[in-house]
Amino acid sequence: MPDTSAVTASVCPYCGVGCGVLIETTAARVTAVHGDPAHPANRGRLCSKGAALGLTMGPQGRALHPELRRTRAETRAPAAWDTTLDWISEHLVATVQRHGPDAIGFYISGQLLTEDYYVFNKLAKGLFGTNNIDTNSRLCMSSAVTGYKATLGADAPPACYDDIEHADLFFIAGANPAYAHPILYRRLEAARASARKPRVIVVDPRRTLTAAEADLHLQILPGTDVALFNGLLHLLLWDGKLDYDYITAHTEGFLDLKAAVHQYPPTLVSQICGIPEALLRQAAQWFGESRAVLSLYCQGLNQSTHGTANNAALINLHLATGQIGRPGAGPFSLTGQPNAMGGREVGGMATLLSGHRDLANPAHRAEVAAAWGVQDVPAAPGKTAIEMFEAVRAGQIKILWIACTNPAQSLPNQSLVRAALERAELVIVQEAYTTTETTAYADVLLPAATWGEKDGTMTNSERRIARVRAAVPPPGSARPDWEIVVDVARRCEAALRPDAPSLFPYATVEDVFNEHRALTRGRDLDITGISYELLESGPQQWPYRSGETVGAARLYVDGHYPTPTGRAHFYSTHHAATAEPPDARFPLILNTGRLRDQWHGMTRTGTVTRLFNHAPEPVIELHPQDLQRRGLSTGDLVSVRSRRGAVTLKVDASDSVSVGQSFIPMHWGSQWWNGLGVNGLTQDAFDPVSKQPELKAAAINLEAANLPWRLMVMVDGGADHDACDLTRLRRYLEKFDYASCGRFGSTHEGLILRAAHRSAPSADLLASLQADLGLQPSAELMAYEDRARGMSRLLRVHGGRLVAVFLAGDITGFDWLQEWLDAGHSTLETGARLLAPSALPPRATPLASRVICGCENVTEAAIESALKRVNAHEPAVYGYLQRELKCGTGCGSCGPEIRRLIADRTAAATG
Ligand SMILES: Nc1nc2c(c(=O)[nH]1)N[C@H]1C(S)=C(S)[C@@H](COP(=O)(O)OP(=O)(O)OC[C@H]3O[C@@H](n4cnc5c(=O)[nH]c(N)nc54)[C@H](O)[C@@H]3O)O[C@H]1N2
Ligand SMILES: Nc1nc2c(c(=O)[nH]1)N[C@H]1C(S)=C(S)[C@@H](COP(=O)(O)OP(=O)(O)OC[C@H]3O[C@@H](n4cnc5c(=O)[nH]c(N)nc54)[C@H](O)[C@@H]3O)O[C@H]1N2
Ligand code: SF4
Ligand SMILES: [Mo]
Repeated sequence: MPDTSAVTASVCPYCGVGCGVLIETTAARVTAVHGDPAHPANRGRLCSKGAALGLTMGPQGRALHPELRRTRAETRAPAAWDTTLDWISEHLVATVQRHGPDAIGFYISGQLLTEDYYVFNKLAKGLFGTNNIDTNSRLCMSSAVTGYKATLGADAPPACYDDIEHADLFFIAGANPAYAHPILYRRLEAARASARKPRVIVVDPRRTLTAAEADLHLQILPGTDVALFNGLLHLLLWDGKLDYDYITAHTEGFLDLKAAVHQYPPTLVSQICGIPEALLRQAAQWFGESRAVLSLYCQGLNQSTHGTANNAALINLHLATGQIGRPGAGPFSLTGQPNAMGGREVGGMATLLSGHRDLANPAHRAEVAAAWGVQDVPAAPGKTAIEMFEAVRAGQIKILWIACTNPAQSLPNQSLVRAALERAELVIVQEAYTTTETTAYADVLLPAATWGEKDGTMTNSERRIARVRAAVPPPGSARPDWEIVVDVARRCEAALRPDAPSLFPYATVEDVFNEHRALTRGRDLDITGISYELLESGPQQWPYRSGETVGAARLYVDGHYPTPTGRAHFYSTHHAATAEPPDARFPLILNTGRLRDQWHGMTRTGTVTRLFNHAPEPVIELHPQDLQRRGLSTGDLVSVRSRRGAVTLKVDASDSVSVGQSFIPMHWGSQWWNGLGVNGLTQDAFDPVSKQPELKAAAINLEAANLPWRLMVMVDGGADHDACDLTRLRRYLEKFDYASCGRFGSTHEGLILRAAHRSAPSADLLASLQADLGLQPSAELMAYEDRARGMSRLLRVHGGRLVAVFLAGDITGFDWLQEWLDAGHSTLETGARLLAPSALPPRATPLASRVICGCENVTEAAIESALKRVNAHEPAVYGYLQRELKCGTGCGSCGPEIRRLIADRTAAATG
């Protein structure tokens, strides 16, 4: 047999760090994924998510063929590509002709490649003539865009990753890089371990792992960042720590700013932000005395009704202290999605145009129209994400084309989103997986190739463009996104501009890139010096003009800004309340965000069993006092309500949130949890400038959920991942008042369904679930029933192995079971324990314990017990744990948590 092994260099499809990966394949199958040692973003490292990429290439849940339903009365059925694309094109053309182009909306994604993004944008704005094209970046980076533009004059992060090695103060605001940008955080850890000993300040209402490790944690009240930043500026001004040379030479608007920050004396700021004045002064002192300050910030600033102000107020600090344009200094907005930057470059939003141009600027519109060879680009601004779904619900937008994003899970106020999806005349969903919340609403499903299967480019947080390469062919008849778009575009232009030359004359994805590149000439992001050929030598930063031999590592080095006056602009702004402050009816603030091992709606990470072990199910975190006040304990089910909806989930005591606040991870939607997911609660109020919604602060209340009847179902697939298909459990989610499903296992592949109900559900429902699990009466079935106590326990043994467990009614005392199954204990012993009237826990009970280190499968319990064996003062405790348990020796994502366990233990021992 010929050797068909190959190694393909590409980029991780998750966060904006943009790590390089090497994909190993044999016979067109991915066999392993490693970090690319040659890639400057990660130098060979990967985090827990990136390291598990190779495990996500299975067929489970993938969309393989186009599916179509012509009317809502039908169910979607497989159809040929030609039939499907003809049908879509006819509808698009007919709708444009009958109702005008604004009756169409595109909702796309920062996870598309730049080339995909470019053709979508040209299709909407160039061919159809509508600006109704917006993306999930509206939920993510749009306040960063408006913040940069309002101050620096262009949407460009001025710093780079190398600055981490030069900064002596890291000012991290509204970001949790230990979870959300792990490889960048590894680099920060290394910098802190160096002789330079840079300091770290973290601004976050939550004591995240990033905050816990900081030298100073400013645990401000949610939504008070502007007051904090103005207050810091006030102190710096007072203490004479501003750089007046810089201010005079390179900025404008300082007098207004001075007047504004004058109103933020420390006592007032400490009150607004809810932090001790001493900490505020400490932060100002460190900011003022540091040679190079690097700010790292993300959704805690962006996802706010004053996101633009949050961003701009932080940038003010850098401008006023001259902390920009030098090694180690700058306001560095971390991008969330892998190609958030590329989307901005091609102007793939309702308010932007190609090459960082503005839709509102007539000259910019004319330039783009000329380049595209169309009469004009429409002037009317398009609908931004929330507005677009409102317009769909109102019947103004009739066709909604969604690509590479899952709005029925990720947009706030899901009742609005779902009502819109139901109201739309035609919903087109271009997706790699069939298992998303949004595909349930699709009239047309277009199967897309995904990571590992497609070609193009992406740009990471430090403006670095990298090649994304296909290593394997897409499954079924799935196709790359840009090709799908171009195929529809050509069909539509045949009807709309029959005699004109095609606007989409591309033969390859490189042709698309080259056209995009031409549009950047002379712009701040000029990439005319970059080609696919050059990218063969490695990823490149922009700007990189033709004739240059290297891109720019940093921007604004000469203090010249891309504004009409060449000066940066101070954006004076004031503190304002969040859109929905807590009140007597909704007294708690709900904060939402990321977990370490999951990615958004979990379509991809949710296929990997080991990525569930760190956080197995959705919980709401509450301060222990708030639990106590309500008579609740960890593990209790609670019903959580906002003005928009309600969900039921478990509560978890956590001192990482303050009294009066709460936190639910953003990841679990209706595919994993009955109801509308966390975004059933969140609010769609948005920033007036950036239109980014306030996903981090909704008012809620909660009470114990009275659901005495309980169910726990486990399927153990042994080593066989494909035996663990979640679809058979998922359809039961909506049948119970509470239900969630997931995967478990570190040595085994397991599925789990947890449910609770107000009373015993119908026998038919349970019988059908049991049948799906193969739990019918047979020689393989073991059963214990206690009707009086409403208890039923069923076990199925197959080939000498326990393959399914069904426990219903009173199931208290079974916490040990999951780990027990995973550890592969003998069927006989497990059976005996499960079938005994009281659920006999094994003596050396492995108490249900989270896996902290996913690479080496080390639990919290194991680390705690090892810590008991060492002297708490031993300085090399981390090294001891690494030697003893191997934890923290793999990807390093667990490092911050291990250090926190050590610190907690030390505090307990000394305190
Ligand atoms: N593991 C993982 N990593 C990811 C992703 C993922 O899904 N999973 N997604 C990627 C994407 S798209 C993005 S956008 C990034 C997001 O990356 P981050 O923004 O770092 O992550 P979040 O957890 O959303 O929010 C960051 C922090 O903001 C805090 N916060 C809330 N309200 C406020 C406030 O009023 N002020 C301040 N200062 N802070 C506040 C929250 O408590 C939270 O700790 O992560 C990227 N990386
Ligand atoms: N409550 C709350 N909600 C939030 C946030 C929050 O912090 N709190 N954060 C917001 C932020 S910052 C973001 S970025 C959004 C993210 O929200 P979404 O964009 O909805 O998140 P994903 O689950 O990553 O959706 C991407 C989809 O694209 C599909 N896909 C993958 N590869 C391809 C491909 O190559 N082509 C196509 N066509 N499809 C593909 C995946 O299967 C997946 O369903 O969530 C937002 N929602
Ligand atoms: S930090 Fe992790 S998720 Fe982000 S790009 Fe690197 S490997 Fe991927
Ligand atoms: Mo994001």
